[in-house]
Amino acid sequence: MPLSLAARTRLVAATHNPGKARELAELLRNRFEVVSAGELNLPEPEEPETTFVGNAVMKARAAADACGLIAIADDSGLCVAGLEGAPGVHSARWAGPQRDFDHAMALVEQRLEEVESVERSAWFACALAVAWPHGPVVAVEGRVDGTLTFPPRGDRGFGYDPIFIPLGGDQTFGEMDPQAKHAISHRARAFAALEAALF
Ligand code: ITT
Repeated sequence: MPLSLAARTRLVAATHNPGKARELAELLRNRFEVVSAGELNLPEPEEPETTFVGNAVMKARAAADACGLIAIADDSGLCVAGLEGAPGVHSARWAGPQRDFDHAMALVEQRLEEVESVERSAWFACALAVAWPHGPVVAVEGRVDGTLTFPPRGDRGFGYDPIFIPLGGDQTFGEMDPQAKHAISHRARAFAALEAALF
């Protein structure tokens, strides 16, 4: 039987990142009953894999098996062309364990200057995985391409949003209305792939 997810199923959103949890809840809203990993006091797992899909699968698997609910996990990051795809899967802790994204964004600019790159292309990548407790797992990916701008602009969104302008736009993700980000973001594109696969 093909895998599918019935409406109103109770899901755990396997993330400890409040910005991501908010966006996932907005994408899942009205369709499922969502509880967060934090509300269930689930431990924050290690992310040892070298790919977004590998880490998303691992996080969804860990949460589903721990709490017995179907779990959805997101592994995502900013990939900078002039830095050979860094920070990539290491985006959350790239600038240090304290997750200071003002510092992380300044470090991206500094590293580009150090390698004397005039290249400002970048993309956000997102892998979403849905895992059934002790059962199968489905994973999909989405991506949005854009250009980096410095200094950072806007206080909406989270993480690296204030330095990223999606292709064809003139506002950063940090300046855009959340609904406008959801129309084109890496997370929304991964979610559309998930809808096609499961819903
Ligand atoms: P969980 O593993 O608990 O979900 P995390 O923050 O550790 O939280 P990741 O390892 O997937 O998650 O790191 C993703 C990082 O990439 C995140 O902390 C942001 O800095 C960045 N990122 C991902 N999506 C983003 C977005 O839409 N806007 C801005 N930054 C984003």
